Amino acid sequence: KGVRLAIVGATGAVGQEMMKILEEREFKVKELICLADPREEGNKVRFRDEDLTVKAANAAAFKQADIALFAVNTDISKALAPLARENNCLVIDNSYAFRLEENVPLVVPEVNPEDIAKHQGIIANPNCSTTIMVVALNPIHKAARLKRVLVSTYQAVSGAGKAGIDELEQHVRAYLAGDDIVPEVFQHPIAFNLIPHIDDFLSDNYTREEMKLVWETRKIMHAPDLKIAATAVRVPVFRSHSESITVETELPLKVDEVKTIFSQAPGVVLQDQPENKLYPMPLYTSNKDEVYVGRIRQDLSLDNGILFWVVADQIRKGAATNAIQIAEIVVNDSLY
Ligand code: 2RA
Repeated sequence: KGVRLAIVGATGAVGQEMMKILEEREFKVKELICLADPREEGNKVRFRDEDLTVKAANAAAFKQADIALFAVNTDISKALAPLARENNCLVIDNSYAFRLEENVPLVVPEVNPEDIAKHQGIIANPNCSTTIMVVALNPIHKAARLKRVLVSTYQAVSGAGKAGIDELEQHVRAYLAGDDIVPEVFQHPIAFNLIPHIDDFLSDNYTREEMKLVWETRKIMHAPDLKIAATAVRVPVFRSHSESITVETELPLKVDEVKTIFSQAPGVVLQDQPENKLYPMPLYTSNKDEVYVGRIRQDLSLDNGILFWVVADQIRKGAATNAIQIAEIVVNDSLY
């Protein structure tokens, strides 16, 4: 009993986290097929107290799998996902490659699980900062209909994978030792710095990371006219992304009503007791699957405006856990 599950990118930060979460959630895996770049063929990865050998991702490997979780960059997904689909292997892809395609559902299980059944062989996992934001936006939208969203993100270096995590540590050590800092993963030194530049700049001086928050949120929430503007910033934090969000709603909401909404919302943990210095912080939300919300206030600059602060683990809910939650629905509803 169980599925033959492939992980493409099994040796990367998200791929490794996927294996850990599959074990934690006791996902019914009949066989785990660990795929990676051919250069990594033969390497070992650990799963359920067993050493598995990494294989090259190719047609033969996909023929052996029912579902493939892709945790690789957009170019590799573009090249390999169609190959998997041709070999009757359902793809759940964490990259940007197919997210905005018409026939590809873009899914956050707490928000639009019903879209999963519409898949035609590929299901896309949203960008981490989008997933974190929509888990918090959706219950507010249902209660008072969102008119406008402003978001500033404070994104951990783990968004750039293991290389990003290593670079933060290297830069901090170099800074403290008074050595030169030569950035490779990030555009500038990340130690004790903030870099308002994630992914490429587009024509209107927004970055692709900022526009993903706009495009993907509209698709997931089926709200094509929702007004959204974003600023995405890389910060010297290892794991969780934080987001400062301001919403304008059609209907008025009091702070207490918003607290009640969040306390009852799927996938959300309310942490909002400023008097006790209780609010979400990345140091404490890492290695968890929930989206933490606090600092809820009336927007003093707007009628019907609410501000709040959101923090969640970028590697888990932002990527690995969300993909596995989608896989759980696919298996439970026999959608593969
Ligand atoms: C980042 N959201 O944080 C992007 C990709 N994970 O770098």
